[in-house]
Amino acid sequence: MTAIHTIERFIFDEQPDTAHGDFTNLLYDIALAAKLIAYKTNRAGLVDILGRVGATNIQGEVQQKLDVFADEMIVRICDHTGRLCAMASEEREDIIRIPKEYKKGSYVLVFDPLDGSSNIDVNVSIGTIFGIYRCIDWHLRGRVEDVLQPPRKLVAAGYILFGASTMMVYSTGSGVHGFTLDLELGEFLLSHQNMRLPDPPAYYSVNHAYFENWPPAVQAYARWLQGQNGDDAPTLSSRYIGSLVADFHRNLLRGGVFFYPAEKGKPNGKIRLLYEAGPLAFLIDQAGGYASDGHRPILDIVPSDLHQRVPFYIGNRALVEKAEYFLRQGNY
Ligand code: AHM
Ligand code: MG
Repeated sequence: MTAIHTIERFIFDEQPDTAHGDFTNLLYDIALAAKLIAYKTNRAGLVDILGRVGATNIQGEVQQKLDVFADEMIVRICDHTGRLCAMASEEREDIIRIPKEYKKGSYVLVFDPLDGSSNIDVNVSIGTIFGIYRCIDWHLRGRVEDVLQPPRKLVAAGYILFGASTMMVYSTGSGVHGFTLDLELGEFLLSHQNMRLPDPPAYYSVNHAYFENWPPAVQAYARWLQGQNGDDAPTLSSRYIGSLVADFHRNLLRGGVFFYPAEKGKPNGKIRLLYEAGPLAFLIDQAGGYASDGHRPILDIVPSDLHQRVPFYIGNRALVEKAEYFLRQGNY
């Protein structure tokens, strides 16, 4: 019989003997936020019946947008625990400081509270992405410098996928592990231990509607992925949901490449370095894959701005390195 591990037990067992527990507890806090967001997103289809987002409900309260709800939930769970010195969210312009009345800790949490939230209206999977850094100077209250660290400095990263079931997938630098939420128990149970990217890969994922806006090198790469350009092309099928966590999760399980390149009018693509590309780059590295901006590892890019975007290629190493090859050839 297989052993049953709750996420709490698993995180605790992974913790080194010397740990103080702050980091472990921070991961528990994120798992708690995940359950609350899952509860709320599962009821999203009921908003038409129970009251529209933005409208006033029968108690006279204004219904919140789900991405705002998710953002507030994470902040409210994490700001007073003494584990963080700062946070940064895709939803907020500035860093989130830990209020003076609370103890501060030595970690920094960056997150995209609900990515792909436009998909909620059409009942398509969405996700939360997070990364954890150490504060540069833990004597000080969090500063922007503590947040603007390259993804290689992450000590943990993960995502929560709100799909047919809710899953939390994370890594603390020793493999990628996935947990599925048992709704009746209210517990995340270990379902995918030590996830590795399969080879050969199965899929490539990109929004083909932008083909005409891509540089010729990216167009050539897309044709190569389709088997039209060169005799070393892989045999891939195409899948694109337009919800990054869902696209990433599928490719992690089946193998493949996701890319959101630079294009006319969007010189850095769309994906944000701090909240999306960085944490996923950390995970793919732990799963045996690679993430690049087309020229260099995402893990090595030092963010200069909280909301910086970056061209993004992520998945099986050989597929991502081929994108770098095409971009080099095309001088992009
Ligand atoms: P968001 O952060 O505003 O939700 O946008 C990010 C989403 C990703 O989930 C997805 O990969 C991408 O936008 C899809 O963009 P497009 O519709 O241009 O293909
Ligand atoms: Mg996003």
